[in-house]
Amino acid sequence: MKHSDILEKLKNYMSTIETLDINVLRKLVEEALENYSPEEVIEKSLRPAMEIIGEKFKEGEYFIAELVLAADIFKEIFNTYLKPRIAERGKAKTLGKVIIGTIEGDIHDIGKSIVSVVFQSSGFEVIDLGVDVPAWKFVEEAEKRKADVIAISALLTTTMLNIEKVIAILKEKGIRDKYIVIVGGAPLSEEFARKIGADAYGKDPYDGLKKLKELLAKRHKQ
Ligand code: B12
Repeated sequence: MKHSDILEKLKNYMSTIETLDINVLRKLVEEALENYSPEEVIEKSLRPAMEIIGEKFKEGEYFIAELVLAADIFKEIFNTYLKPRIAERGKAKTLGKVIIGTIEGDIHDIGKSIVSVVFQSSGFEVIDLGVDVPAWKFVEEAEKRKADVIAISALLTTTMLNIEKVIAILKEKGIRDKYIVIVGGAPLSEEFARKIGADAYGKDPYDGLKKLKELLAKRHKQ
């Protein structure tokens, strides 16, 4: 099998929840990791598989039960095979402190948790507030923990609008410039981030990391 075929095979296997056998999936993940980094396995196989599952849900082929099952399987694979590999690269130095969470009304936690692990392994101290986090909580925790960055995730077109509340509270308190606000999640875009006054949008954790490092470097120069 050509190396790249395994990523395609893994994506197709993961996205057909009704016939999925976890032991077969584990073998495919192990095989993929022989040739690809955990980041590639996530971005080129598992995340696209979740998108296909989401489409099947939208079309009425899958129900909430399948989404829950897919999320559980994703988390199991991430925690067993991918998280340890990403985390072991963790550096001792701290580039800054990040407060992260999924915005209020939204309980999607997989993307946010991957961002947490990637940021941590890249030298940031990360405080994960979990899911369904009220806007005021992001601000309160950032102040209390003396954070540098507020990172917010949203997966729903309805809940992404709540992100703006965090920025409004920061402005109201006169502390907007104390923090770099970075946002991400499937329905968001560069344009949306700009419109609500966030500092950056990350299409995935690595894009987010790159932008965060650039913004922090700019700050340190000032
Ligand atoms: C699994 C899933 C669920 C699970 C979540 C379980 C869990 N523990 O997380 C459950 C079953 C709970 C669920 C519930 C619902 N869901 Co849902 N769900 C999904 C699904 C299939 C996958 C999401 C996922 O985990 N993806 C994999 C991860 C790795 O990708 P990701 O989250 O996008 O994150 C990546 C990037 O976006 C980025 N990123 C994410 N956050 C951040 C933050 C920062 C700072 C940065 C830099 C980057 C970043 O990095 C990540 C890694 O690359 C999506 C489909 C999709 N296209 O995403 C639908 C989807 C998001 N859900 C949807 C819907 C409608 C719902 C429900 C409303 C269904 C219902 N009728 O009840 C509820 C809402 C519950 C709520 N209040 O939150 C819709 C949203 C439609 C919309 N336009 O708003 C989608 C798109 C499905 C669809 N096509 O219809 N869901």
